[in-house]
Amino acid sequence: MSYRTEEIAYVQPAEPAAGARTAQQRTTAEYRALDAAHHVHPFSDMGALNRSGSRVIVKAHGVYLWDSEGNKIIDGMAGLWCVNVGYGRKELANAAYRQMEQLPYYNTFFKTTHPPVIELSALLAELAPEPFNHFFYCNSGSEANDTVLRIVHRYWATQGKHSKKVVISRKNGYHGSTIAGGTLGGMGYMHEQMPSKVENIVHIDQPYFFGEANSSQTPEEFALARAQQLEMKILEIGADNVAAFIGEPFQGAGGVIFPASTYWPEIERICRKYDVLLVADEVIGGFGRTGEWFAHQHFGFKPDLITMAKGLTSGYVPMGAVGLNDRIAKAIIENGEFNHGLTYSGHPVAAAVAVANLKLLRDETIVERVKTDTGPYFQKKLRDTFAHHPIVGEIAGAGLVAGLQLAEEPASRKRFANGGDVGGVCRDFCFNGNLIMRASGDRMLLSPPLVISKQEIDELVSKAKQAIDATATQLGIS
Ligand code: PXG
Repeated sequence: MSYRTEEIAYVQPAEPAAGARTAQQRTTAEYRALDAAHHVHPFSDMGALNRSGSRVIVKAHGVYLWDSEGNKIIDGMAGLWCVNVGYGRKELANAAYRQMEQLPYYNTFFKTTHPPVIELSALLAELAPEPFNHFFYCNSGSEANDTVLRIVHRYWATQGKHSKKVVISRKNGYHGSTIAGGTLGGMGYMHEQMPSKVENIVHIDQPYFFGEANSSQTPEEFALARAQQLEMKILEIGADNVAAFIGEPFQGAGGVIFPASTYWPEIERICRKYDVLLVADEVIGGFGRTGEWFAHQHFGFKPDLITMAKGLTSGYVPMGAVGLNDRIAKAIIENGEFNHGLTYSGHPVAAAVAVANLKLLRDETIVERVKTDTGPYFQKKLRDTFAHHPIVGEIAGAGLVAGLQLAEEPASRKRFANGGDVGGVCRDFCFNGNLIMRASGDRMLLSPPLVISKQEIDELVSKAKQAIDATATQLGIS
């Protein structure tokens, strides 16, 4: 019997009329009071938040969110970089519903498996570039990166190279918030609050041209120099001690930092020369964000391992995964037990939703459209709108992801002394203007659902311009 049961009747939630109160159980004030009383938010100053009150998001459709006051908000961040197919897709809800009825849970630890995880693995092997034919599952991007550390360590052990233990990552990279993910990431403010760090992880500098290049360097020269730091670090530690390098093809949370074309080929050359595994963290870049299925394809390099989450299920349910290329997979498969797993590794409901999600991305040619149509339109619109803006110093991105660098003097790359504050001011203007745009220090980030239409892109960019204009006015710059 196929695991696909009959289509169930499911009514697509109607888009609420603009300004309409949505059916909800409590008033905004009641929600806020209960939230403040009992809920601890991630990465938040709870004292300050409880004093100002959270915005209560009650429903969503396409690229729009509605709050408990009936405001319609355009979501320029696809949730948290994850809702690639947009909100309200009944195919995903149906897949979850059907799977919950048929087999809500079973594990794959003790000689069992189930159809959704089999279908998902086969589909991922079809969609990922050729050497990726094997996948390990978890619940998040952080867990995917924890898992990668385990796989890398195990791989070198199977090769008899027990000294290869050090993993090199980058300052201002983001790889999650578990102890291993947080250590891999290069966010100092996270390291400060950690009880301890995972051993054998070191960082090199990031390829952040606008903020860190000297005035005589071209973007290509700077990116090359930053990549060559990897070689220097390997030589310093000794190649026999270095297991892997991990990086996001473009840094997401760190500010949508797109390295120049010289960066990744040099990183790849160095990894190959010293027999260091290359890991691409595709948690944000994966599943169409740049117009390719994976961001490493956009930059033209070939990693040994890829970590995924977010767009794998478009955020409808949690799921993460690690893709192993054939060489790594063979070593893990043919050398006895791999002592790692999570209760929800390959969760049937998450896997069924992932399958439905990937089929939408493929069959509705959503990824292709980002590459050939909406992505180029979005990038051009941003450049047409902001190229000569008095406080925009750089427009980075490809496909449907972008970072706008706010700067005091764009031409000389002079940044605001209080950059994070300026980003925060701009973000508040966005929030009040019913636009979700993320601030990362002094960079404003956009990463909308991949189903966004050109008309919605026009609205997004026009609202972003209003917020950035208002920020400039507040700073007395015009
Ligand atoms: N890798 C990358 C590249 C990420 O962006 C993770 C790993 C961790 O994934 P999980 O699923 O464990 O969160 C991420 C997550 C932000 C923001 O504010 C970004 C992320 C998470 C939370 C907030 O930009 N990225």
